[in-house]
Amino acid sequence: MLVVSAEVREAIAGRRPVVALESTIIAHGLPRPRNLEVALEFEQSVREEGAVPATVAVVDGQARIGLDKQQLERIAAGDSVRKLGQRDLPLALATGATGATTVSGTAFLAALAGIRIFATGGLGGVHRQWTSTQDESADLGLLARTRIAVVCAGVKSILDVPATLERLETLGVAVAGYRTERFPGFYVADSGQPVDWSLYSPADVAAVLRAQDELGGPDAALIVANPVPVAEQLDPALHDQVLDDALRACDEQGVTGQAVTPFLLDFLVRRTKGASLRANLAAVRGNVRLAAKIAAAWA
Ligand code: PSU
Ligand code: MN
Repeated sequence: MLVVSAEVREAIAGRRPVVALESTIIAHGLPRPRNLEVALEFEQSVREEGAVPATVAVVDGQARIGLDKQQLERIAAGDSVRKLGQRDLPLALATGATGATTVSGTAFLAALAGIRIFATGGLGGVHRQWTSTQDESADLGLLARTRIAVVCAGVKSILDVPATLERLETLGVAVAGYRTERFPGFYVADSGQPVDWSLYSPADVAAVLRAQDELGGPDAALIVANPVPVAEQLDPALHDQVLDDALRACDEQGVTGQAVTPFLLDFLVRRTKGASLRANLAAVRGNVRLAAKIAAAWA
């Protein structure tokens, strides 16, 4: 049920650098047809840094680590592509479904294949209406049980960022800012929250991974929080204003469950006339490159 591409399998066996990439961002987080170009660009960036990209998805009931171009096109194209968290994987495999994996689905499969470094945009987290909806992304719980380094630009500002950081602490997931003492806010470089730890080079990050292994203990992730460059961030004032509208629209239209995150992301793209998309892409680009450098240091 788990198919690792030959290129990825050989790189893992040869202890060469490999970076897992998630696919929900492609299928449900970015507008078409831009999403396919971007997916290919991310893979290319990983290669330019000397690592092997391993995009993860489920195609016709097979969990795939490393997609060929045709498989990537299917994930980018289809309305019928499902969004798969870790809990959905057995259902998707058994029913022959095709779906994109979220952070939880990707981290689980990547770790199973022996990949230690994973790049994404923003993690899921605690939603702002948590007290009434109990909407907390399964990303958090899965990262508490999976030894993988996730390079991200923080969590999306559509979430309750302080509550998400509290949950990560409760769950025992390590969080470090990369060359920053502020927790990044995905579209913006600073979410307004501090981080307790900062790391300054790929070698620093690799040293933490080594310490995780040597020390043992629960199999929890390391979150490497890498801010979008300030020059490429979404204007914070525009961000705050549009976000309020997005949250209200979500509420009024009764959007719930898995649909919440894609709805809010799409609303922001339309309302900022693409500025949020540019910041989003800049953030992911930076994460992908950093993840490849960390994978090289780790290898
Ligand atoms: N980051 C993005 N775009 C996305 C996501 C993250 O820039 O679409 C996805 C990730 O796959 C993450 C998921 O795991 O949103 C969280 O969804 P939920 O809140 O339903 O768990
Ligand atoms: Mn949710």
